[in-house]
Amino acid sequence: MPLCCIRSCARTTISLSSGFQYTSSRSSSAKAAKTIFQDAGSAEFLSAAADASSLPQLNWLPEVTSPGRANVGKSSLLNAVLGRRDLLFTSKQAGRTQTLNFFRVGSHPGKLVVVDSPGYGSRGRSEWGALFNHYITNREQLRRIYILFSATHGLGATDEAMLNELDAQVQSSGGTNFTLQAIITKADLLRGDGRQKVDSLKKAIFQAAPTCLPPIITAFPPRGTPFGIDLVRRSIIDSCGLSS
Ligand SMILES: Nc1nc2c(ncn2[C@@H]2O[C@H](COP(=O)(O)OP(=O)(O)OP(=O)(O)O)[C@@H](O)[C@H]2O)c(=O)[nH]1
Ligand SMILES: [Mg+2]
Repeated sequence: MPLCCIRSCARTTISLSSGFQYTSSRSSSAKAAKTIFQDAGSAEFLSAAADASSLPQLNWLPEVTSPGRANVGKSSLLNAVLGRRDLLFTSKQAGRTQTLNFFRVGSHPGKLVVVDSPGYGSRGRSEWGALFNHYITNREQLRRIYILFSATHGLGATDEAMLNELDAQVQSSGGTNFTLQAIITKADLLRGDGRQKVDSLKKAIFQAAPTCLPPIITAFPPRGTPFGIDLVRRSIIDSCGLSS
């Protein structure tokens, strides 16, 4: 599906042909995001953890992570955030990512860390749950969990269980440990009833997790223009307290 981009002098409006649109502005978080993410070449893989004992200590840089069902587009999203095509491995086949993988943003010592994770659900890695639970419960530098859902699917039982659990954790800490935000992926695959599908998905997310911040709609087609990347970057910057 073709993507188009309409430019004006102070703002850039990006649209998907299904009608979804956002405007990139010059807010302080937009400026900070531009500065922090501009040097894509400095992003670096730091470490992978297959179990709790191998979780790295990384100078207390703020972290964000992006769980979701297998194949929802977690690694593609983080490649787009980092401005890299293939720093993270992606695959058409579900179950590609097998460990928690830590990537530094910005040259050493870095500004923040993004953490890719294995997929959950029937096509994911079954034993990853214990590691992920340990990680989110004990990781003091974890600032936000971006939970991913595909625009073309509704919420499954595992998605709802995950949202309920994360919501309970945010509620019990009052959001002082981490906050929760949804990202809707693969919006380029939506057809005529796309808006309706996204509206019901947003409603279902809110019902399962009232503390979840409003979903960001994204599309990172393998050979197309990314959509939503500025909003995701700005949100990361805000969640990590890096807006200038
Ligand atoms: N059309 C389209 N395809 C996408 C999008 N995001 C990811 N994909 C494709 O979806 C497939 C899975 O993407 P990954 O990023 O590997 O997904 P993942 O969630 O990391 O998968 P696992 O690590 O296996 O759990 C790949 O073929 C990607 O090219 C998107 O926004 N639009
Ligand atoms: Mg992956």
